[in-house]
Amino acid sequence: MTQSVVVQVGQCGNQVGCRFWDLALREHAHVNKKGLYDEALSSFFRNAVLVDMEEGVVKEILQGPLREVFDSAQLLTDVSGSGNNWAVGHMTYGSAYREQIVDKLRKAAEHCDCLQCFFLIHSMGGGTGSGLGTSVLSLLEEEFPDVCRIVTSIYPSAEDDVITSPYNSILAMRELTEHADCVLPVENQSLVDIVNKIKIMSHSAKPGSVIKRDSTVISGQGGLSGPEKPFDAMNNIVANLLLNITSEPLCPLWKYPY
Ligand SMILES: Nc1nc2c(ncn2[C@@H]2O[C@H](COP(=O)(O)OP(=O)(O)OP(=O)(O)O)[C@@H](O)[C@H]2O)c(=O)[nH]1
Ligand SMILES: [Mg+2]
Repeated sequence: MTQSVVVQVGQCGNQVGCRFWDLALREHAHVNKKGLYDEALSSFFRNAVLVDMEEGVVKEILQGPLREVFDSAQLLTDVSGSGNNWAVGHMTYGSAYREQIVDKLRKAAEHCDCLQCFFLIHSMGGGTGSGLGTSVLSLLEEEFPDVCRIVTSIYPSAEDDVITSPYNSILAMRELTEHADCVLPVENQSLVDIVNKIKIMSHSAKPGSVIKRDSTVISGQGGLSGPEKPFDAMNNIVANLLLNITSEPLCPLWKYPY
């Protein structure tokens, strides 16, 4: 009984997505004490489409502890990336991979008994995330007009090292306004600020300080992902946000199917 399909596009989309799956599995393991491969694992967890026009991040996922979570037929990669260029992601790769993307989305949808929503995760600053990500979004609208499209968009900070990120963001934003049902905008500088605040709180020995140093809010410790990588703490915040949205009691979408 699966209700949603997660679509991860670009480096950021895949890295955030993997933190989400890591946390979701840990949450699931907490409830599923017997550790059995149950229905929730086989349906919800194996239902993601991973797209990146570089190989690195997806390859790393396939070699890491999360490899079992993904169906290898649901991955799509190229080698050279979009060079931080919205137009390359949207126009060049968007048309070159159109059929393959539609095919993978359809297969993912076929696994669902009652498909209610797509969760797209992407960056607004990278060429693949902003360009191909929004191309996938318009494909979703074309192919599944009645299924809700919820997009988590990671916005660049003012100090972003991708020089074209403001342009990519503006171009992608127009697509979001036209094709998304709901956008959850997340700004990287805000994530940095939250992570720093939590670190200060967790290191202060003040009585009443409730955030533990290895809290899942910012830490992957004890999870499946191995040693922490640069964006992990920031991505954990976003993963928590997604986890809260997809948890059954909180999500009204679950209760009112189309
Ligand atoms: N929060 C967060 N931001 C990220 C992460 N990876 C990259 N970014 C941000 O995303 C933007 C760059 O986009 P990427 O996702 O790396 O690019 P891409 O979609 O792979 O596109 P190309 O590399 O151009 O093909 C910059 O604003 C980065 O700061 C991540 O794991 N987490
Ligand atoms: Mg990339």
